[in-house]
Amino acid sequence: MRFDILTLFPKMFSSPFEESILGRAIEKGLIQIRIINIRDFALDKHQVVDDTPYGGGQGMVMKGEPIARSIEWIKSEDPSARVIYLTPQGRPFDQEQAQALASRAHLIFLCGRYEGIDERVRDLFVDEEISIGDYVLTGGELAAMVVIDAISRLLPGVLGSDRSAIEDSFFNSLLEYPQYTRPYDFRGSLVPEVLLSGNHLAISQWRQREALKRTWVRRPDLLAKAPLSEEDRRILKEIQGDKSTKDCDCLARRNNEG
Ligand code: 4GX
Repeated sequence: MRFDILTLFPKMFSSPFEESILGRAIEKGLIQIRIINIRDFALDKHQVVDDTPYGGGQGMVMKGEPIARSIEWIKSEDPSARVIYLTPQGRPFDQEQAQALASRAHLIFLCGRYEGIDERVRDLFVDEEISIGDYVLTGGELAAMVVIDAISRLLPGVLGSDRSAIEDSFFNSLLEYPQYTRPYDFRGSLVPEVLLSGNHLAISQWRQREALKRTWVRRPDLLAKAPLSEEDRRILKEIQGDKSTKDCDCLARRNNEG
């Protein structure tokens, strides 16, 4: 999988792509990332990339020509590359979209700064617009990193080889169950006994129940989309009928107390 990133701030991308899992994925040749400075495609001697908005108003707008030329340069070697613009006006990014994008061979991420890009570049060159959430960043760079990270971990070999099977729809539609590691007694708080029992069936049943409980308490909206079995629905009814459920989740309790 090839990722090209068009940006005015190439240095922002150095450490996130050099560390840990993504760094190793690049070393192994599973993903290729090119950081392209849009300024290199400006035609004038001062390499100007922004200008004041027509009609007046605050701030600056990114000029069309340098962006257009940088995209055309990439497309001249691969016409099939897909151009993605990061913007709060885009489609809200989720796991399903990460999965869909992971099946493509070549993505171009256009990172906007200032008040955004000239609308005509959008019309002529952008295939897809993505938002990573309803808040405003200083530029599209961090959003591009988020999307690339979410896509990359889905590619074969990037995580452990046996991880791909549990990446299917089912496991993505519920929140994760709680995890514990040593010591058994952490400041007086103990690991749930079932996890020490060695009873694998009991452990997986406990984990499924905790996942259902946590999803119901924190993100009940996710349950509507989740593919639940008859047994899951039975457990869920039990959880919903138990008035101690909401108190058992420490973080949900803190959030609700404001
Ligand atoms: N999810 N930003 C884009 C420039 C801009 C300004 C106005 C269009 C109109 C963001 C997000 C995000 C900040 C990237 C503003 N573009 N990107 N940039 N949320 O906040 O993706």
